[in-house]
Amino acid sequence: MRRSSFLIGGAAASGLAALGAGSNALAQETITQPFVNGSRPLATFPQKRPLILLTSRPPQLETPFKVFDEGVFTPNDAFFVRWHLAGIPTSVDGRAFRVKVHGLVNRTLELSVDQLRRDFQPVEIPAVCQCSGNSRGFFDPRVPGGQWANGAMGNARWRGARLRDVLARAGVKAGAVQVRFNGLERPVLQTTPDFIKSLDMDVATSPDVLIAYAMNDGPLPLLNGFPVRLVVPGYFATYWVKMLDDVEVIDAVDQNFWMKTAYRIPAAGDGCIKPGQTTPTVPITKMRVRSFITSLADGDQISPGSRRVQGIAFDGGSGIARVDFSADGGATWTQAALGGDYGQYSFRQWSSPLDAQAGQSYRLACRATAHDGSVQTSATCWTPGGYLRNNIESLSVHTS
Ligand SMILES: Nc1nc2c(c(=O)[nH]1)N[C@H]1C(S)=C(S)[C@@H](COP(=O)(O)O)O[C@H]1N2
Ligand SMILES: [Mo]
Repeated sequence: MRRSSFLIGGAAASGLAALGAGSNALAQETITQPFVNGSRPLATFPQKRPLILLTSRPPQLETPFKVFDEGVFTPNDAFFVRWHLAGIPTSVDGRAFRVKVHGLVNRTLELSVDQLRRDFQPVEIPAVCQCSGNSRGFFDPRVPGGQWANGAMGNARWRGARLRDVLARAGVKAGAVQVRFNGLERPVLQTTPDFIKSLDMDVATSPDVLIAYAMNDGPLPLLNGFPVRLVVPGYFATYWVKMLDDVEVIDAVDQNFWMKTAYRIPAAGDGCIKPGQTTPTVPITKMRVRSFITSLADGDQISPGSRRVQGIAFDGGSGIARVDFSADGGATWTQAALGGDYGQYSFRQWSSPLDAQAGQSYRLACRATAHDGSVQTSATCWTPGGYLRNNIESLSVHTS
């Protein structure tokens, strides 16, 4: 490991003893995701309630979908977890931690978390963090990678300093092309490329990109990047580098593995291709409009009568304009009521009445339209990486 970390007492440190030599995460229960090989244990990791275990080294933990019905924000202890490399510090000293800002700048900075809090205007942005591979398990034909159902996403209020304010303090020199981000963790094998991501200068300096030190008013859980992470609202989570300790301004388009080879989508059209087709690719960027029912699950038995069906919707940052709801598999639609507006990057809750008669089955579906005009359709998107799923989702419920 490049630098040592020390466990100190108090709120400034976050420890994760269980990630050391073999996790002591307890498998308590098993759930079955709705695809082949979908059986998963629930496991309890430090600072987390039981989550759906994909892999333990590195940790990949999915949020049980019913959590999204608890409220518009995803609690920190239920927020999904995804790491690429197993060499994650098991504790980080938040007081000794520094973010280095260097490269094509006039002044190299070494900022403590206290300096990030004190010396820069604090900004809070509610935003969805969604893994590029969220819902990958539903791809047909299947593709390699973490076999997530729909719970590799979460919505939180992120508070931090604007990256552009930090870059302005360092003074970006002429010739800057991208900003490159690295976190504390390291690969276990020397041949594995370190996890590094880069953003074009115009994206990196947009006002909503943060170096976040708080999540839903609390410290970030260690597994979600304590003490600071990059937050890139509207963009897929691959750019939201956790335990961010290195920010480098570079003079060319980054050629590292995680930019040049991984996390890319077909360049042509909408990025979706036929299985087996090969095309030139570009880095994945913004999320696509999606919506889900959260108050009911596929196969639920419900009692006859009236109720409101509730769900969530989000997109890549234009905001949700409307959600339509169908109780007949998409034959007819009615406009749903939208819940509180927490900004264009947040989950938007919606609800719609369902009058269920006895002895019936209902195919429920929701369809979101974003302010940029994009709307979900029934067409499924296939990509070799298992990215970009955003078709209309549906589920069946039955009355007794
Ligand atoms: N340092 C670091 N940051 C990272 C990653 C990583 O492997 N290392 N993975 C990225 C990816 S692909 C995802 S989906 C999100 C997951 O964020 P979470 O674990 O807080 O849910 O972190 C991103 N940031
Ligand atoms: Mo991801």
